[in-house]
Amino acid sequence: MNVCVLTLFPELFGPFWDHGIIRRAVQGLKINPAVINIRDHAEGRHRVTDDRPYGGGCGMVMKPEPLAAALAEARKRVPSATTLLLSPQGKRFDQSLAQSLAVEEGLIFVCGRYEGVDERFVDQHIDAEISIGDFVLTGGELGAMVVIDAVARLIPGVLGNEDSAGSDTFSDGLVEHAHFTRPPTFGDAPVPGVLLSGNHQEIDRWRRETALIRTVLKRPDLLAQRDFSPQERAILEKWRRDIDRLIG
Ligand code: 9D3
Repeated sequence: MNVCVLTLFPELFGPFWDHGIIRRAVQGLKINPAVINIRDHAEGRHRVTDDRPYGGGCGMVMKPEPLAAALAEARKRVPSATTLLLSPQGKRFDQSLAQSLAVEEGLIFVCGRYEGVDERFVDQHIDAEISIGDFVLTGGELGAMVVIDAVARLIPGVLGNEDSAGSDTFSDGLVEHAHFTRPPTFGDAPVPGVLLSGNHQEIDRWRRETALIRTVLKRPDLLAQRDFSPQERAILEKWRRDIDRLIG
């Protein structure tokens, strides 16, 4: 996948491409990265990329011409790329949006700074606006990295284990079961005995049950719109009986 980032802070992306699974994806030619400095496409001796808002008010607005010129440069590499703007007004990013972006041939990420981007650039050039959550950042760069990271690991061949992306938290609507490794006792806490039993059917049952109960406790919001399988229903009904017995 061709991934191109338009930013006023291109240096932020150096370490991002250079570590872990993202680096492996780049080295394995699954991701072809590019970063374009918007300032390189600004005119004049001072290469100004922002200006005061029409109508007054505080803060600055990103000028449309440098953005359009930087985008034209990006489109030379990948004419078919989908162009995304990271912005607080965008659609909330989630795993299903990551999955739909993972099948694209190319993605161009426009990172805003200051108060925002001239609306005419957005109207004329942006296919979709994405927010990574309801909190205030200082710019779109961290948002772009979050989206690229989530999308990269869904590209076939990027994760070693082909089905590890599919068995993720959220892709089946539950949080994961707990994980344990050596030592067998840490402080006064032992590893659950079933995991040492070697009985893989029992281990599987335990993991499915604890994933469901952990979701009830940690992320009940994930269960609000979920259709429970007969097995999940049985697990929850057993817990309800146990609780009913406890409270008498
Ligand atoms: C203080 C300025 N805000 C007025 C209420 C508007 C504002 C403009 C620009 C707030 C944040 C930003 C910069 N943020 C992003 O570019 C951004 C972002 C975010 O702030 N939250 C969640 N996702 C994203 S993606 C890009």
